Amino acid sequence: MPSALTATELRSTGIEHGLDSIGFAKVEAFTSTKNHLVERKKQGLHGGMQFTYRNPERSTDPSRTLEGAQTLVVGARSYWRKRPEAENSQEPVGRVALYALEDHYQQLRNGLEAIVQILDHHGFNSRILIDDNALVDREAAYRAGIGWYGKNTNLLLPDRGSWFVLGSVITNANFPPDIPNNGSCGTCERCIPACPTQAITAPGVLDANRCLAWLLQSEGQFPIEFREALGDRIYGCDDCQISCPPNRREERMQENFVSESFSAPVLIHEMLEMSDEELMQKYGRWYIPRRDPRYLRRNALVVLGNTSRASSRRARKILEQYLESDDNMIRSHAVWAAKRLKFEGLLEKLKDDPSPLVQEELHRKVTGNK
Ligand code: B12
Repeated sequence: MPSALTATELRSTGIEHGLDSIGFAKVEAFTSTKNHLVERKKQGLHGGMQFTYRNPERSTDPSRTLEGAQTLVVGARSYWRKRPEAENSQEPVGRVALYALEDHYQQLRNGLEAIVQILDHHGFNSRILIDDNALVDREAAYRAGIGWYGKNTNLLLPDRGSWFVLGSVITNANFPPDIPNNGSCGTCERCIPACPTQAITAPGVLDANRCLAWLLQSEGQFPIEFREALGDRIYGCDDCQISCPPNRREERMQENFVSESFSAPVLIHEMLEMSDEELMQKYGRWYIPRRDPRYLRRNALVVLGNTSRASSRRARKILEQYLESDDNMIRSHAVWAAKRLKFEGLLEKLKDDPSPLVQEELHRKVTGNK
């Protein structure tokens, strides 16, 4: 029979296995978060997102996930790394949010896995939940004393900030809960004007309909009013974290940490020249609506319009091909990009295009890029 298991033992195991912070929370309903989810859904602030919004009763009641569950052991793992310089500055490069440049979730999982093994060894049942629709991770972390909510809605670790991914082990073992951290942004509101689309509509409230990170992951047309604001972002957006002063500490701490597993820069021309198979092989780890590569193409066309040059023969050739696509959504975004890069001559052929989406783009006034 193994000796009695302590929280200290689990904590040091998690830290040894790459976690930066570990906390314990009681398994109980997250009532305030359920109300936030329901209320925001009612107001349409979820922008059609499913995830934890699909079933707020479930995502805020961890006891539904594991029979007899008593404790959430929550872990955080730092992911800030110095961004590598783009190798070929002649070509437009798509910006990927830091959390997606490496597989930090796997590293977080490894740390939580080590905790599960010990629990298992002591005869307890447990399950790992990371980015899972069954649990609101930030609230679990808040309750476990890992950190506090910022006005940009992110969870900040004391003295380190928000460049952390979060995950939990839910278990039927009983540990004393930690005390929630009472930190706050004070009077700082830098993230609010820093958001390129004003998606933070009130301190701690995000309107997903305006958040570029969500718009890149949603179906349908990329909203016209946010296309220029998308700039070079091809996956995720970090602006509300980049503008956040407490995050400077973590950046200083990790400054000399050279990552060896950063994914290669996303070259936009090359991306638009790939086959569906190549696209999914290279970017399939991202969240892509319906796992359909046409959304990667849609996003890349907007980024192309924002970042390529009117003098680029490669961009012109790419657009010639996309303007012949049999997909209305793709053709219409190619029209926008062609206008933005002042390739109006390419659009002549489309004047009788039967698609209302394409016609709308043809008649739209688009500001030229550069
Ligand atoms: C849906 C989702 C998104 C959506 C919506 C995000 C959102 N803010 O709701 C989109 C696609 C936009 C998104 C973007 C990002 N996400 Co996300 N996302 C999720 C997911 C799947 C669910 C989040 C959720 O349930 N939100 C519901 C609402 C109710 O929660 P909330 O916004 O945190 O609301 C709290 C605050 O409003 C607070 N509150 C209420 N009133 C007030 C008032 C004040 C003054 C304050 C300060 C707070 C406050 O209470 C609420 C909770 O009860 C989680 C994974 C998971 N399973 O939990 C990851 C998760 C939240 N995302 C994460 C990350 C890393 C990101 C990005 C940084 C990625 C990127 N670079 O593009 C951005 C950050 C954008 C942002 N500011 O949120 C991390 C967050 C880590 C952290 N340290 O906070 C998570 C936890 C994933 C993970 N496992 O690590 N995400």
